[in-house]
Parts: sequence; C-alpha cells; structure tokens
Amino acid sequence: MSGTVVRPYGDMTGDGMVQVSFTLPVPLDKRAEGAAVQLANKMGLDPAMVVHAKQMGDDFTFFVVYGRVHHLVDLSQVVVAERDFPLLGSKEINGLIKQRMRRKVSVVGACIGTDAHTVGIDAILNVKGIAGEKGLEYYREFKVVNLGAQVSVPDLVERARAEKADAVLVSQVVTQRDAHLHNTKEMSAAFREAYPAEKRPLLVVGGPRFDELATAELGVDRIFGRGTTPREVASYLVHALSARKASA
Ligand code: B12
Repeated sequence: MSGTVVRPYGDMTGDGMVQVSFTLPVPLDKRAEGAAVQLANKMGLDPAMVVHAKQMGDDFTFFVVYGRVHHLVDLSQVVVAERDFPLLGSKEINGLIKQRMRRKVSVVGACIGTDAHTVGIDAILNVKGIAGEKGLEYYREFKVVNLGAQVSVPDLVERARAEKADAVLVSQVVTQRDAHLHNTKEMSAAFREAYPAEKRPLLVVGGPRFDELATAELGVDRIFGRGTTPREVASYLVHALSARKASA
C-alpha cells in the first residue's frame, strides 16, 4: 500500500472494518437481522455482522452493522473545497474593513423556508459565537441583522435591500426532501432577479449537510459546512468584498 492509499481501521491497521447504521421498515426478528446483513453485503460489507438491533415502534428496526469493506481510498484523488483566503484575527478583520471598505459591512442573516434551526446562524452572527470565538456582532466593523427562523425569501430580499446588505447569510439545517437545496436555489434566484449583477450582495449559505463544492449549482458565492467558526466567515467576507471592490 503506497502512502496516499488508505483503507478503514477497525480492530487493526488496514483491516477495512467499518460500522454503518440504518433503519428497515420491519419489526425485529431473525428475518429482519438477515435482511440487514443482506443489505450490508450489497453495500460491499463482507463479512457483515449485526452488532445492534432495536425495534422502533411497531414496524421499524434500527440496526448497527459491523463489517469489512475491500475498497481503497486514494488520498491524492480526493477533491475538497480548500480555504482560498487567509484566516485572520478580529483586529486584522476590523482594520481591513476600515481600510478597504471605508465603512461598516452590512450583513443580514436568516434561516429560510420552514427551517427553525437557528443555533447554527446564531453561532456565526451573535456575540456569544461558538468554539471560543465570538460571532460577527462582536466585530466593530460589521453591522449585523439576524432575522432568525422561518424567514420567507421575499422578506429576506426586502430586508437585505433596506439594510443595504453587503452579504446575506442563510442557514439551512433540515435536508428532508432536499429542502435545503430547493430553498437555497429559490433564494439565489430571487436575489439575482432583484439586483443588477454588480449590486447583488454576496450570497453565503451554511449548514451541516451541504456539499461545499456545490456553489455553482446552488447559485451562491460560498458554502460553509459543519464546524464552521465565525472567524472563518468574517475572514471570507473581508476577502471576497475586498476582491469585489478592487474589480469594480
Ligand atoms: C436543536 C435541534 C432542534 C431544535 C432547534 C432549536 C433552534 N432554535 O435551533 C428544535 C427542537 C426546535 C428542532 C426541531 C426540529 N428538528 Co431538529 N435538531 C436539533 C439538533 C439536535 C441540533 C442542531 C444544532 O443546533 N446543532 C448545533 C449547530 C451549532 O450546528 P449547525 O446547525 O450544524 O451549525 C454549524 C454549521 O453547520 C455552520 N452553519 C450553519 N448554518 C450556517 C449558516 C451560515 C451562513 C454559515 C456561514 C454557517 C452555518 O456553522 C454552525 C457553527 O459551526 C439536530 C441534530 C444534531 N445533533 O445535529 C436536530 C435535527 C437537525 N433536527 C431534525 C428534525 C427532523 C427536526 C424536526 C423536523 C423534528 C420534528 N419532527 O418536529 C423539527 C423541525 C423544526 C423546523 N421547523 O425546522 C433532523 C433533521 C433531519 C434532516 N435530514 O433534515 C436532525 C438532524 C435530527 C435527526 N437526526 O433527525 N430541532
């Protein structure tokens, strides 16, 4: 095995052992366990062993299956969204906004659609922040309006206009029936319709289940995934807004 090729580690290095969990719409019995093993085999786990099974209500069973996969991962072939801007401290960020924008940066944030999961956007925007970092409200040079939960796209566009937003930050946590993708596309289309290209605010979405590489597909400028910290977002905004200003 070369240095860039790896396989999962379970009990011993390179043994290929993985654990997966899923729910089948059947009550718990021997046949249900057999069905879970068959599914795991079809997923490429061989051998596969049910290590946990718990009936949920009358007609469902939750399984944890442990087994061996024979696939290898070539690290040199992995494509990810790399951070293409420097990670700055709060003093530097405030200083650069003053120097390059010569005014405060206006940021409007919200959870859109029916999504009421505000903890993520609050972590990025509110002073309390997350992971020991303060949110954007703490930065002297950001003017932050956090609209909270279940904001409609037309209301978001209207408020962005009223606040002369430089950036609109949207959170989407619920992914059932791809709601996060549909809502984000609706939002980006509405901003494109409402603004001439050079005046449109930066569109930033975040949430734990986004693919950070999907910006073009969703029509946004940047996507942030799970574990994002406010400093990363503030650094990105300074970088992207400065670049825009320089090319205007
Ligand atoms: C707390 C919580 C709730 C609370 C929300 C309270 C609140 N004010 O936010 C309540 C109880 C209201 C709730 C309700 C529901 N919930 Co809920 N909830 C959770 C839970 C346990 C934690 C979410 C959370 O706060 N994470 C912590 C934050 C800090 O993390 P984060 O959101 O990922 O944010 C970070 C990054 O993603 C990123 N980020 C996020 N947004 C943004 C935005 C921008 C601009 C940027 C830059 C970055 C960024 O930065 C953040 C900081 O690092 C999760 C399960 C879990 N453990 O994740 C389920 C979960 C999200 N909920 C779920 C569900 C199904 C629901 C309900 C539909 C349940 C129901 N049947 O009623 C309702 C829906 C309500 C609604 N209308 O939206 C599912 C979603 C499943 C799916 N695939 O869509 C989850 C995953 C639970 C599960 N395993 O089933 N929920």
